[in-house]
Amino acid sequence: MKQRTFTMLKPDAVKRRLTGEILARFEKRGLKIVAAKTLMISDDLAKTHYGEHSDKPFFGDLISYITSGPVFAMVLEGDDVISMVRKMVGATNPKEAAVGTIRGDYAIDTGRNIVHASDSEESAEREINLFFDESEFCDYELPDEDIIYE
Ligand code: YYY
Ligand code: MG
Repeated sequence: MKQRTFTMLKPDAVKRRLTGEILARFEKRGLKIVAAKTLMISDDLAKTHYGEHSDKPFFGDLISYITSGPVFAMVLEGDDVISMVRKMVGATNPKEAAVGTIRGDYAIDTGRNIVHASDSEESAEREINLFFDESEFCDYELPDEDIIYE
């Protein structure tokens, strides 16, 4: 089923110049970038985005970290893309993330786990609407779609 997911390279990924390398993984997999931008997240946006964690002990550090520098936010489209991207991202704690996943290959600490990805259809819709306006989406066809999909 064709889906969209919200994915964000966190400030450590951008500062470590990993944006291109991580984007290339999504592109090579066959996913379509339908919206993307670099931005500084405001305190309000960070707190809304991570609202489900507001009562957790790590919330303050999480908000400081995610607002500490630019993020690269994007919307990816593809068949079952929500669970696919979660699998490509790997476990929340990079030390437990499988080698071959983004966190398993590039990160060490949970509080510096370099990438965010929506975990369900509901969170994908909520997060996409939080970060992007309708006018920021690109409507186009990938010329190799009939090679990638059966
Ligand atoms: O969806 P995911 O990013 O894999 O994990 P969540 O449980 O939603 O937590 C969001 C974010 O919070 C996580 O990516 C790092 C941070 N965090 C933390 O700093 N310490 C924890 N014990 C759990 C999560
Ligand atoms: Mg999460």
